[in-house]
Formats: sequence, C-alpha cells, structure tokens
Amino acid sequence: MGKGVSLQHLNHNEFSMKKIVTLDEFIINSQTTYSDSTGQLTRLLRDLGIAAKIINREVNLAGLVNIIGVANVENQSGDEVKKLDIFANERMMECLTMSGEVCGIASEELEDFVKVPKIPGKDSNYVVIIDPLDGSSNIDVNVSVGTIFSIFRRKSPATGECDINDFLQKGSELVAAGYVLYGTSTILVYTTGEGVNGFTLDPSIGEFCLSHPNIKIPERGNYYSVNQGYYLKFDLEMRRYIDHCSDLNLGLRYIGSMVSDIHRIMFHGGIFLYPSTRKYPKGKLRLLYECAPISMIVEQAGGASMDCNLKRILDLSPGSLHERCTVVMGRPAMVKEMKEFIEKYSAPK
Ligand code: AHM
Ligand code: MG
Repeated sequence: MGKGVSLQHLNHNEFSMKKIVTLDEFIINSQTTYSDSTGQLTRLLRDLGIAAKIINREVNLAGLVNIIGVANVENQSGDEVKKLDIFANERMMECLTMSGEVCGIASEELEDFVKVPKIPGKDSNYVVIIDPLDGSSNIDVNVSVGTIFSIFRRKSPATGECDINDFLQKGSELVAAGYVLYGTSTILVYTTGEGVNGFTLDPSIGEFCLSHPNIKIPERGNYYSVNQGYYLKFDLEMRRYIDHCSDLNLGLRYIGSMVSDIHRIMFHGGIFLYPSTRKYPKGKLRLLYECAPISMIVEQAGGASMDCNLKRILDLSPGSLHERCTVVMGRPAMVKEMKEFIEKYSAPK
C-alpha cells in the first residue's frame, strides 16, 4: 500500500499552482476591485455562465436525443432555424429574465427585443444581446458551434421599461462581451474591458475553470479565414488580398462558425474576413449580435477590427437590431495590410 503524501511536503508554489479558480470566483473577485460596484453585473455574468452550461449539456446530447434537425421556421433574418437554436434561445431567455438584473434582451432568433418585467424593489440596469447558437449550419454535423453575448448599460431611466435606444448603441459602449465555444472542450471567453480571460468547463465538477488568463492574439500567425468558395463574388480588393495570402503560402482555415474561427485566431493569430458578397452586399454577419461583441474581445486581446469601409467596428452606430456589416479582424499587422489592399483596389464609392 502507498504511504501517501502529506500536505506539509508540498511547497507553497506547487500547492498554489494547483489552485482552481472557477468562473464564479473570478467574477466575484473582479467585482471587489470596484468599490462602487452594485453586484448586478456580477450576477448577470454568473447567469450567463449557467445558461452556457445548460446549452452545453444539450449540444452534447444533440446526437442522442431527437433535438437536432430543422424546426420548419425561419428566423428574422430569413435563415433556416434548427431546433437546437430554439432550445438555446429559450434557455438563455429563462436564465436572464429570472434574476431581475436585465431590463431587456435582444436575440438573433427574435425579430424584436423583449422587455423583461421589473422585479419590485430591484433596478434592472442592463440589456443583453445574444446569438444563442451561432454557426447553425454546423449543428447537425457535429462541428463546433458557439454562443455570443454582450451587455450594454441601459440609456433609458431605470424606473421604466427599456426601449430600442438601449440596444442601438455603439460597440465602444459595451460593458462586457463574451462567447462560449462548444468544441472539443467547452470554453467561455469574456471581457469586461480589462483584458480577456478563458474558462474551460470541467465536466467532472460542472464548473468553468480559469484555463486561459489574459489572452493575447499572437504577433505571429499566418492563417487567413474566409469562405473562399465565394471568391468570384468578392470585390476586387478582397480577391487580390486572398491571392496575396495564397502567394505567401499562408494556411487557409475556415470552419464556418464565427466563434470557432475567431477562437483559433485568439490563440494562433491570423485574420478573419467576411466581406460583402452578391447575396449579402452589406456582409452576412450582424453588427449587434456577432461583429460588435467579437470586436470588443479581439481588441481587448490586442487585435484589430474594422469593416470593409475601413471603419472601426466598435465605432459603428447600429440603425436597427439586425443590421449586418462586413468584417476584417485579427492580428493588427494583417488587418493593416488588408486596409492597404482596400485603399489600393476598391472602387471609389
Ligand atoms: P448564423 O448566425 O445563421 O449561424 O450565421 C452566422 C455564421 C457565422 O458563424 C459564420 O462565420 C458564417 O455564418 C458562415 O457563413 P458562410 O456559410 O456563408 O461562410
Ligand atoms: Mg449567428
């Protein structure tokens, strides 16, 4: 029989290296650094963590229960909605409406935003914007999908109902943004504007644990990520840039699930592009649900993000909830290079 090891024989460093920091603990510790914090944002982020765990459970069961497949309805943007999207949307809504921190929710799956009834005695200071399950074309073929969320402080008075202006804010006003990637493992990455941290779900204890503190997009990283199948439908500057990447022997990586493609860039560098196509002249991705939150995360990780009109995405003012925009984001040197191609080759507007 083994003798066992007494705790006294572990030196302090060995012991502290093994300390697990859970998402909840991390969020609460971050809150205590702000003396005027009310704890509302802390509770809201915790609710998002709970919703992520519930969606993760269903995503993992998707092949086992009869939940995958098309639900025969279209979402607001005209895309086919899968059953798992609906499930994810409903669970997110439930988790966010119960605690009273949120006065409104806008979801990519819904045409209009939802007003959350006020809980007596509680001020609800935030609105949340969610893409409950992004990358829906990947759901039923067991390829990674993700959830994207972002949080604005409301503009309307806390005493009344929320209104559309609470949602139509520039990305630079975001209080927090994050994503959950349901991949080989499930990881939640978020920022409150003070760097980016990643938490991997440990299924044995059912907790997100800090696994990737202070994520920074590497300076090097020679991948480009674009749906090259649309090459002939791209504008000249985009075709020239893709040719340039190919000339340089850069690796092409494209999953077709924005969260997965961006997550790779967060760790391996590179550039992500979704320009205008003939089908989507303004780009396919939505400013509020996808582009602004991911831009905040990318910038907080030291990256750059702009649209194909060379405007910083976080400075764009949305005119409507489901507005689309073009995207160029990733390693700053590569975004700068793309900018030069746009300046050189794009037709005068
Ligand atoms: P969705 O919100 O309907 O899932 O669409 C968004 C997804 C992104 O995750 C991804 O970057 C893009 O659509 C892929 O589009 P395409 O298949 O045209 O390359
Ligand atoms: Mg989406």
